[in-house]
Amino acid sequence: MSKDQKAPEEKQPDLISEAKEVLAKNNRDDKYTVPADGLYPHQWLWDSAFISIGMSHYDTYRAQKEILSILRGQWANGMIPNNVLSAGIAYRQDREIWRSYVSPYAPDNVATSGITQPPMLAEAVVRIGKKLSKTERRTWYGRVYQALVNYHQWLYNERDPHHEGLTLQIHPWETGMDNTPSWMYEMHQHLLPFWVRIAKATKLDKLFTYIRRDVRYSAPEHRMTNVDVMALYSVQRRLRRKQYDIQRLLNHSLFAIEDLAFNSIFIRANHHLRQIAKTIGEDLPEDLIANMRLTEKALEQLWDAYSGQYYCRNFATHKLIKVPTIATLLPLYAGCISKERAGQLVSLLKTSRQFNPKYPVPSTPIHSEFFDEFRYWQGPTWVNMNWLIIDGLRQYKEDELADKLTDKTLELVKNHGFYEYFSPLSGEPAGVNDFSWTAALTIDLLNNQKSAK
Ligand code: 2M8
Repeated sequence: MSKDQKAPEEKQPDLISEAKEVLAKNNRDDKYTVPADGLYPHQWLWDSAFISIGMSHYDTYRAQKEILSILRGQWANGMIPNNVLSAGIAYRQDREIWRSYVSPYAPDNVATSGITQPPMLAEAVVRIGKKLSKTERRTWYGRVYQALVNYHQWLYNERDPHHEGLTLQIHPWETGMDNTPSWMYEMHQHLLPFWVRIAKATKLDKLFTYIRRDVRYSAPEHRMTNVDVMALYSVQRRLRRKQYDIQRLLNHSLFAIEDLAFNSIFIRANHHLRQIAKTIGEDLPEDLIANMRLTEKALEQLWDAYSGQYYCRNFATHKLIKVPTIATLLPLYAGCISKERAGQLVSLLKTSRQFNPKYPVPSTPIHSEFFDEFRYWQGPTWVNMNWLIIDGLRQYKEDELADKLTDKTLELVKNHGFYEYFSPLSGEPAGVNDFSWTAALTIDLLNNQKSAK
């Protein structure tokens, strides 16, 4: 090792302070953290959960504020929106896109989106709780308990209308993996609006580049295609027209998928909510407990024995969408699958043509026809996904593999910085730099590495 190169353990304090600086830079009003300056100027639901997990290592008070800030946006029916939109004239157009005020359930004093995102909140609440004293923890849990119960109840009441145990999602943004192949496949097969088809056929979609915010901050080849973005906005418009009312949406043609990643995360969140209730001596509603059990069982319906993978399912047709993505690995994080199934997923994770290139884990398997090294959720490696998989591996006592994946993930950040995502083939960074959850989860991974030593 040359004189300039530092041993990893010497470098760690630097990396942690750099990560803290990113979070400080993206801090707004000492209340919430934007995912990245410029490109993402609002508060996002699952970003804030990951962010607060990182913050809990050095500022539990601020971490709690992050969660309380997103809860400002909770709707009266229990829904927690994926966005609490920033105030100010500069963001008027974003607020107009959503017009949350069209729903009678939306809060009056804050503008939000009208859809949710993967339910990572209970995980964040528990991770923060672990850093508090027993008394503080009880106070903290007591503060957020009812909000979490209302949210989980809402997910069952509105998003599991047939009591199947699996919740449905109504927009790819709800999965957090905007252009993930399973959803894009369904959309292109059945749901591309005619005007988007025309734009695609006439190549007029190119014009859309001029009004997109994301391509001002990141290379167009690293983002969604114009056609996909137009289609996603069209779905969003439909939701708004129906005032985000699930009954009205269900009565009409509905783009609804029982998303594998969302439901896997929900199962883990249910587990955490049970722990929270126990810690503060609360009894969860019985129907909620029954639903939680049903979800754990129902996950197995997403398993396809032929290919040995889990998939998303079309809500209306009940057909599995057999387009593989990284979501197939998230039942590890859910923690409720059998050891045998976990073993099958671990083998997948070790297969180089699928999920084990030089810098795992690709958001879309390498051999997939949809794989695109830099294109957002269609190939790149994301730190939050790796974090979820690492956690899942530890739940199944696959510590060696979890350590290896931790090292690989940190290597990307050490070599390139806190980027939004990375090429799984070369490690080259992509998207925007100084991305909050990359910074926050780096802090968490480094701390776990240290405590394991
Ligand atoms: C991306 O999603 C938003 C829409 O919600 C976008 O494309 O503008 C996704 O990567 C999502 O997972 C993330 O929460 C959000 C902010 O980082 O950006």
